[in-house]
Amino acid sequence: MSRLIVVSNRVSPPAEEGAASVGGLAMALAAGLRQYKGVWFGWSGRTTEHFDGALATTETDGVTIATVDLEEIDVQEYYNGYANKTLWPLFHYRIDLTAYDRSFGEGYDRVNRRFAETIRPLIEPDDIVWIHDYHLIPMGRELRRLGVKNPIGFFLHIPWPARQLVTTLPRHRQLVEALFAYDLVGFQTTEWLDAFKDYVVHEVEGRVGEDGRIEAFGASTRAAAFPIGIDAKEFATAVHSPAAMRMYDRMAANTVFRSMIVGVDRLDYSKGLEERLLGYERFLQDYPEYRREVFMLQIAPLSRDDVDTYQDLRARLDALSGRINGAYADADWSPIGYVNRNYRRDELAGIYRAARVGLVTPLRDGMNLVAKEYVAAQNPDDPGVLILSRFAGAALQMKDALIVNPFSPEEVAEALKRALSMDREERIRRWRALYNGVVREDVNAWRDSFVAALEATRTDGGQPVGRSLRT
Ligand code: ADQ
Repeated sequence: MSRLIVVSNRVSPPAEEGAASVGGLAMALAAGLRQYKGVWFGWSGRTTEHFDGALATTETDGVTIATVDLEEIDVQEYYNGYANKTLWPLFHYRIDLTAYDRSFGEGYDRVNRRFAETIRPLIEPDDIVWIHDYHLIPMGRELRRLGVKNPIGFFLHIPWPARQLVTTLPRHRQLVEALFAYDLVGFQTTEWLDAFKDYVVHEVEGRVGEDGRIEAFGASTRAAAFPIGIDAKEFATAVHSPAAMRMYDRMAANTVFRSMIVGVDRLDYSKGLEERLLGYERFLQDYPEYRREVFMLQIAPLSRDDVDTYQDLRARLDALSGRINGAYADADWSPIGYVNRNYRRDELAGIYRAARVGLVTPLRDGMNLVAKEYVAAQNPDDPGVLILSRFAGAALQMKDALIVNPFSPEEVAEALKRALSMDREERIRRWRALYNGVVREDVNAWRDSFVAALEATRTDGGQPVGRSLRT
């Protein structure tokens, strides 16, 4: 088996899993790499006065973790700039929040070049290279410039937006052309894959073959959907750990005779937190018989807090949760618990299990792992109900959830009412179907199918790549 070189903006060593790291990509890769020997490379999260490409390496569970420091200007232009002020909002359909600044693009290209130059000496002839997410789209092209002939794959963890949005990006053609340096490009769902193909066909007169091969810019690549999953078995086991059970008991004691509704999201505008709170407020208003019978716990750890938009969102959420509590709370009951801290994974498992409803309502999300974690943590004999936004990639797989439009407070309120009054038989039936899917399409299946498809490009016999989503 060839060695796998994984590259992502940040790395989260498996040993640290469950500690401070938050974010779907880190969770998925930490779980995915555990059984794979190889290298995981990315930014250390630290800055240095002058970039020198010095690698810090450690070894954990047979995985070499290699990190590099960046200059402050790199962090401002590449990470806070092009990645998080340009690509992230645009790819999540928030053109109103998207900043187009020439220096961001320059910083983005520079850091991608620096990453490629730093990792180049570690790449051996038999290795395969797997680059992750929107921070690093041009890195494959930079590696090719340095003479790397190995199979290189790219996986986009966030949505690929509609063509009309992509074309608002200055130099969008260069960005898309960079994807053609890869042997394989993976998307979370067929919806994002189709949007990418639509761009290639209608914007740059490319061609899409039946077998997943895509040609444009005088080059060709392969593209397919590889829906990411969680380590479902591990998560279901974590539920029985002492930390999970302690947390479950704490939650149960806090909600005696009440049903808990839980939301767990990085504090990000794509997650629909304001709309969710408004939906919950509408629920309290429209169904007064449920007041005092429910408690909503929204866990939202701070994320990208040095970007203004995130600080603004935080202030609005503080105000909104305060307003709802102010309007409806009683001496011995408050409708919302709103917390900004991180929890260990086993603690989260206990929290999910104690919740009668998992409320997952992003406005746009590549996949969404919280929906899958919530399902994995449920008690099979008395499971809770998942309410899921139709705009999460996960909605294409998790059809037995209550699917809602998160922009409609009425729809969210009605779904809450339906979930809270659903009989046990229906809860079990829905949960079983969801759980089977979460176990079948787990993180190992995701990693293995991507790596196999990438390996296959070495001797590309024109075989179709990727797995299609269960429909
Ligand atoms: P994210 O946008 O970070 O991921 P998501 O898939 O929901 O979104 O993953 C979040 C992860 O962080 C989950 O594993 C969750 O348990 C964890 N987490 C959240 N809050 C936490 C807290 N307070 N304490 C501890 N852990 C917490 C991006 C894309 C997604 C895609 C993933 C993976 O935006 O659409 O599903 O990558 O590809």
